[in-house]
Amino acid sequence: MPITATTRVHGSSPAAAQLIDAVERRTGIRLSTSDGTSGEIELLIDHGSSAPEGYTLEIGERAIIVGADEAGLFYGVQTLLQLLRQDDSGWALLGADIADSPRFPRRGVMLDVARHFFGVDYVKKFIDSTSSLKFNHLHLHLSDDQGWRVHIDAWPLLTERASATSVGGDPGGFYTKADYREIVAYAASRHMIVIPEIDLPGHTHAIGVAYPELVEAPVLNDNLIADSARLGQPLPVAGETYLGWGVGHSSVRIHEERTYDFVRDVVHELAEMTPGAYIHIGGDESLGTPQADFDLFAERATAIVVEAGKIPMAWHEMGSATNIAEGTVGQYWGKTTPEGTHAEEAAHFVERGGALIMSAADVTYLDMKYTEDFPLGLTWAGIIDVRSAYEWEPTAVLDVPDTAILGVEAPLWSETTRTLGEVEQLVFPRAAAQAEVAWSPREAPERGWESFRVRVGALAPLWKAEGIDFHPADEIPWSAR
Ligand code: TNX
Repeated sequence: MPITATTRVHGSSPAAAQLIDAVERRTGIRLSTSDGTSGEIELLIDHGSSAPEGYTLEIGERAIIVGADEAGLFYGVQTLLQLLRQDDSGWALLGADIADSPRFPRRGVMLDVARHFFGVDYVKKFIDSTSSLKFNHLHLHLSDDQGWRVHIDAWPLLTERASATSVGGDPGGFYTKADYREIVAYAASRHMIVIPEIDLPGHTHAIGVAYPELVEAPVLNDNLIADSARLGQPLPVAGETYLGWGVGHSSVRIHEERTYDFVRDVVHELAEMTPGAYIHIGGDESLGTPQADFDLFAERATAIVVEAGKIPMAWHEMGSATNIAEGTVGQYWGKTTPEGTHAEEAAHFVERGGALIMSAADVTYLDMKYTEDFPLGLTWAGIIDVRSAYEWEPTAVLDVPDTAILGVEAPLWSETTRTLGEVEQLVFPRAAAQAEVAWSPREAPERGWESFRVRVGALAPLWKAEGIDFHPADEIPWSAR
């Protein structure tokens, strides 16, 4: 079906305006809206016509998208935009007859704004690019050893004293409450729910820069010492800004009541400005915290989230705590072949009536290098080319019922990424692989590498039009137009 300046869009949903803007960015053609009863492109909502977030899309002489809800319509628009092509006779939509809805309700991406800070405009662009792949949750890693990135009224020194820098001494920053609300609202307009994370009880060196009484002295481990020497990075010093990226050296004071006043204030202030159901309280790599203390903290901190009316989320290590709050959702970041106690810890969330998000590090981690010589990224979880990112099955990693797996999240840790363009090179195209793992049924005929690589290659012109700095991995046959 040809797309020309006379093509009209009919439908009053916000998705109609988003479609018109996106077509203009891609083609330079500004479609008009139809004020009559129909248009060449028709956008409708018919509640219950598909599963939640689902849609149908027919492209013949006209294009008709029927969403089961606003999100479904938005996703139908994203698929339509993927079917836009230019040839010698101009712009056209490929023919289609699609009935589509997601396999998993949770399709997430994470952005680490603590190791390097990314301002509101960059986060919005990240939301644009990832929501176009039908991701519906944005997990913001808002605090770590290197910085605290969101203002908390009750503890103002966090952002006053512990937000100015990033890894390597790069500039830092933080979100005011108005900034944070702006991100949440923008994400909602793209059908993404924000999950704020405050990482506790480890990854808390920055808290000690602002409030020394809340944290223990750094506990150095052998890996940290060796890695810091190899990378020429400084070791953490109590009360001073930390500029390296070593992990496992910090802990809040588990046996001080003040610590729980702090956690309660932070969780309540976050809950108050977060419409989404979840608050993530971290829990990873608390290597310097004695196990019994860690478990006690996990139990108390998850209870505080429940008390604030939210569902706790935590990295899988917190599953070591016998009485972690019921219903806590664990985020598994072990490998696709679990090591050590990771699988057991993850399974405990399910025993406590919770569920799991799969972020298996050797396939979903967007901060791993594509190839040994890729200039950005780390290698500890493996070298992850696009095919490896694509070929895994989220229900096959752990010994829990399939129904306990809510979905997938792909994290981008930002130790090595200083700009949004660098983030995008690591995220695209591998986020598209996780998007498909999370969305498409495993038995779908097109759900295989040979099909995926061609379909993802066809997105190059769209990503270029959107200004996404994707990595042109040579496994993919990229289309010119
Ligand atoms: C492990 S994954 C971490 C992060 C690092 C990341 C780098 C996880 C829960 N913790 O602190 O940034 O590796 O890949």
